[in-house]
Amino acid sequence: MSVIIAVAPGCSGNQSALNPHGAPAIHVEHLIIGTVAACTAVWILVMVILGLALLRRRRAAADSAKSEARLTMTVVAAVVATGVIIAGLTIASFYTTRSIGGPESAALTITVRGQQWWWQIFYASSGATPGFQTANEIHIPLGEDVNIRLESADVIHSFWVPSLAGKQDLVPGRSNSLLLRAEKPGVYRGQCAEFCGLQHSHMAIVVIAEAPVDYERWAAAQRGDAMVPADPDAAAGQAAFLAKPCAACHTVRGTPANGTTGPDLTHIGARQTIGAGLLETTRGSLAAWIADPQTLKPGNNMPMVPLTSVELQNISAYMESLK
Ligand code: HEC
Ligand SMILES: [Cu+2]
Repeated sequence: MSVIIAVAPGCSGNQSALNPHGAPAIHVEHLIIGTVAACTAVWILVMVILGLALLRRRRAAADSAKSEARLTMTVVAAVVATGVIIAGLTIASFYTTRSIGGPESAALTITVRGQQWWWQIFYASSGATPGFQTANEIHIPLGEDVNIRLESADVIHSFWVPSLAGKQDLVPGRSNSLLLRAEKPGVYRGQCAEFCGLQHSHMAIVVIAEAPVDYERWAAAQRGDAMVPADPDAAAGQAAFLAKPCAACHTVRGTPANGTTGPDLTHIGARQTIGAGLLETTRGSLAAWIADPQTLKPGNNMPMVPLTSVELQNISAYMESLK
């Protein structure tokens, strides 16, 4: 695929089905190459035959019975070849679909629940290890099959992280599954791939593939409750957060805030982005978002909550401290 990436640089990068870094995405790439190659070969063949037919002079008074027989042979051969090609592509597509589905036996199962317009993420408990909730950012250990279960809270969304997996819909009232697997460490971007309303284009997801030890360290930190703010501004921010409507929509584990309308904010300061890939997480972008979410992401389900500038500063400091 390096040829395609060389002539079409838009096909490279961390969000490309032509730049795969995990087994399921590689299966999909093979299917793409196979299908394009078969169709290209057929097209070239048809063009060559057409060219010959145009250039060749008509043979004078050929034996009509003989040419009739040749014509029948040609048509039969073309029909058989068409059947073989279509059957071959169908079989290839069937096996690819089978190989990109979520494995029930996977050690790690992550449920991704689509919401207008963000991703709610649940890591399942395993044995005595409790699960936890996060949003918009998935961490996975390298070289391991991960079963992604896909659900929706409202409308149909579609989970697509082209460099690491196939594409699958999140349908209200049912649970689909997909295999996610990374062979190379990195930060991969995904995007909701089914139009789901006003902010569909601002519904990105980040997958961070890292060495198993790093993954375990991250997961252990995520399982824990939110840090108690040490800094006086952040402590004042926590008090304001709990007193304002924020706590009715957001959960911060370890505090009375247990709302479920918006993303879990227990470790928001440790996530790379806010607003489902909208902005990089910094104190400034947190303040901008909290001050006026409707200008940054019009129509999203977080209202503007009136705050004094001191409250805004303190709440932003608090959010940033939630590593
Ligand atoms: C009516 C419910 C509601 C209220 C009240 C609310 N939020 Fe939100 N909040 C949301 C929703 C929904 C989102 C997700 C928006 C999106 O990305 O589409 C969100 C997103 C966020 C995010 C970004 C999270 C992420 O992972 O991307 C932060 C930070 C945040 N809210 C902080 C606050 C603070 C601070 C307050 C109080 C001043 C507050 N919210 C009040 C519903 C609410
Ligand atoms: Cu969507």
